[in-house]
Amino acid sequence: MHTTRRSFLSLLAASGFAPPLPLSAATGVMAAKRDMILRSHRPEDLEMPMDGFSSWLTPIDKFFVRTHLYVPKVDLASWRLSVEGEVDKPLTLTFTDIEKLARVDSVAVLECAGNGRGLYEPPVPGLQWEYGAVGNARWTGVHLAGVLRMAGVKSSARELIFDGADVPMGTMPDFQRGIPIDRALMNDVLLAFRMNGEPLPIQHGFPLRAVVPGWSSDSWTKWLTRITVSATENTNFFMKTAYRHPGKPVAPGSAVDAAAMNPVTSLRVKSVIASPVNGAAVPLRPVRIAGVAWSNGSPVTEVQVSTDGGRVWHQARLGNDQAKFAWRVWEYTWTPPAEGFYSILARAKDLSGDIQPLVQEWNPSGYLYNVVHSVGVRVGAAGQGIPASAAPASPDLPQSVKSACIGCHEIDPIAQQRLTRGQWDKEVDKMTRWGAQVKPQDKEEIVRFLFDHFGPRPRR
Ligand SMILES: Nc1nc2c(c(=O)[nH]1)N[C@H]1C(S)=C(S)[C@@H](COP(=O)(O)O)O[C@H]1N2
Ligand SMILES: [Mo]
Repeated sequence: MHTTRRSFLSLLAASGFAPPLPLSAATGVMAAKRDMILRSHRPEDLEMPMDGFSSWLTPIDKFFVRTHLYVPKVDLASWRLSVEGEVDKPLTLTFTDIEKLARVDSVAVLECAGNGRGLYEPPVPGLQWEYGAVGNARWTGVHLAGVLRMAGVKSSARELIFDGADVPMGTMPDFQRGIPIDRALMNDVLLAFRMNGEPLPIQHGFPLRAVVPGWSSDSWTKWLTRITVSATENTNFFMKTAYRHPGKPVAPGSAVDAAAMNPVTSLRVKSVIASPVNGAAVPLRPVRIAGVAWSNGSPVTEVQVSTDGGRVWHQARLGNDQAKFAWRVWEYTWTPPAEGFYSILARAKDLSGDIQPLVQEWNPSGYLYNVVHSVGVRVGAAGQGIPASAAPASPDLPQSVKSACIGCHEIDPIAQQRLTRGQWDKEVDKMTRWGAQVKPQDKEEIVRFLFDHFGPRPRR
């Protein structure tokens, strides 16, 4: 949704220290979150902690949150979903209209394309997600294809663009994502209004979101208000520039022209070890190694575990809970032969024969990371885990950085970056295009400060 400068300013004024929304059914419920890894205060970006990988369904209080813009306030009474563009009969549906349609349930993995971005070397700009920008939930809603049939899709239709009620900050482009019409008409694509049996919480898109199983979650538009069927490809920033992958190996650190890249669509086969956690100390007795594995709808057929750095691989037992687009839990019981330090690895394979790589091909935005997960554990005397390194001190911000950056977000999304001078220069230019107040005479100081404090350094 677009906004005027004035409504943007009132939105900014309303953000930050605004009182919580009333918890009524008409405006949705803000879900409580527990023990999340904070990637950004405002807009809110929360990563699921590793223990979220120990259950089949991800509880809502552990489910990750990704918001490019601020969360919009939606009132069900005035909320409408419009379906327009290349259709015979444009529709304007109320929430009650949607609730009357036949309901479907689907357990599916929601994974951010940038999950694992923080693990790429050399580092790339963006939220530095590690493992937990993913979750597995039960989505309840209606078939998108059914709604499209009511509107009557014309033969000229090529793509469908989802738009949500969230509004851009400054001159930032609106968050709009498109999917090909053929994908939109498939039976698994839903418009969902419930998550794990609860009304969809505000953070996850109240009252309605797109569910595109097997595809990365940038297409799972939240706070959906408009579906535009289009005869041409959408060329906005989030389609033309963001969410693109070279689709072929490129040298780490290279610049790749967005036009030469392909849109990110399908997820990749992946498994994550939930326990033991990296750095754990465990006694010398059988150890339960457990986690989850998923792919893009091609069933996970195998998870293998190695406890000797990848020399010998053992079959893990797969759990019985299954659904085409869900993740599968797995476990393997390991009897350590002696005290010492061990690297445990897990790798998944799907029915198409796809298997996780040991070394990831690099891409400029850090998408679709699926390297074999490894954790180091110390077996023997308790209390001898691997010490965590200290967090870097947060520096005092010069006025130029405060006034350029700290209007729309806090320092946290900046402080997690590890960028070269050239990368910082480009980020500052992008943010300036998006409305950050950078005085020309201050740019040099801002870039130098960002590079000095948040330049390339080893990952913690
Ligand atoms: N309207 C809207 N929908 C959106 C986004 C957004 O910023 N605005 N972010 C997308 C991205 S990139 C992700 S990873 C998922 C995150 O969904 P979640 O917050 O429910 O976990 O929502 C997607 N849908
Ligand atoms: Mo995302």
